[in-house]
Amino acid sequence: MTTAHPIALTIAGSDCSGGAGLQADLKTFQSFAVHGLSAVTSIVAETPLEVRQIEPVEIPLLQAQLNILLETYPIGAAKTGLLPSRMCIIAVSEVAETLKKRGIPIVVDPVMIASTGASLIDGDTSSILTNRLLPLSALVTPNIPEAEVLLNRKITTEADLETAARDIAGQFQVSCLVKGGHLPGDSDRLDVLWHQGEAHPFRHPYANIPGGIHGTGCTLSSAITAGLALGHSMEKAVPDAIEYVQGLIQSAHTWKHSGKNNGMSVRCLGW
Ligand code: PXL
Repeated sequence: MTTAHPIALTIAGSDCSGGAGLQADLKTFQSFAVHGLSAVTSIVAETPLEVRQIEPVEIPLLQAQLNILLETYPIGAAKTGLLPSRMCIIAVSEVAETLKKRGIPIVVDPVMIASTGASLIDGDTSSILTNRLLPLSALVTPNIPEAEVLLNRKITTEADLETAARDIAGQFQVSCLVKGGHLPGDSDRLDVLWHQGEAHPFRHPYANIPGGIHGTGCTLSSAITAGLALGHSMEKAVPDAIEYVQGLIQSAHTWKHSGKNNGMSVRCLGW
């Protein structure tokens, strides 16, 4: 099969509320004019306010999705999102080995906690993520709580962001983008990319939205993946993706919930 259109694959969970997970990834691929493939790792019953149930997909079914996609499509880049169990990470790592051998870059968004604060993964998955999957990836995109788990130390200042990105990159032989959105204060925010031995800082305005906006992490990592599928360098794909997400934050919209969360409002990324 040949195609003029670049193709990107997301290996991620389904967010039935459409703001995060594979739904966010596919929407993002589409807006970069990249054809999106998805292998579903888990089904999450949630909204931006509440995670109600997480059901991992059976491993043979996950493998069947990945195998048929890898057999059929000339994938340009891939990303991982929610990988809810050790078995899931092992299955995805096997595929990541094949992708790496074919020279296809993988972006790992080390999803651990939903924007509600609810844990999305089994207790002991972070060690297998770091030992098996990270070394196979081209880029890892932790926020501060995730970077703290990866490094097993606290990140409290802007200066810590660069050393965290450098240390994660060195430890796992990947590029690393640490997202500084969780630092306290109401001034600008800093994200730091460590790529091929150099720090690339990206500053952007602080969006004062309590609890953040559901889906920004997924959207950022899929926008980077789309850029890589388009053949862009890491140094271009990352700032382009940050700018894209900043634009969606500016055009965010609000809904009021009914039912259990009656009257509570949720902010969602715009388009
Ligand atoms: O935003 C992290 C995330 C990733 N993937 C899925 C999710 C969430 C957050 O809720 O549901 C499927």
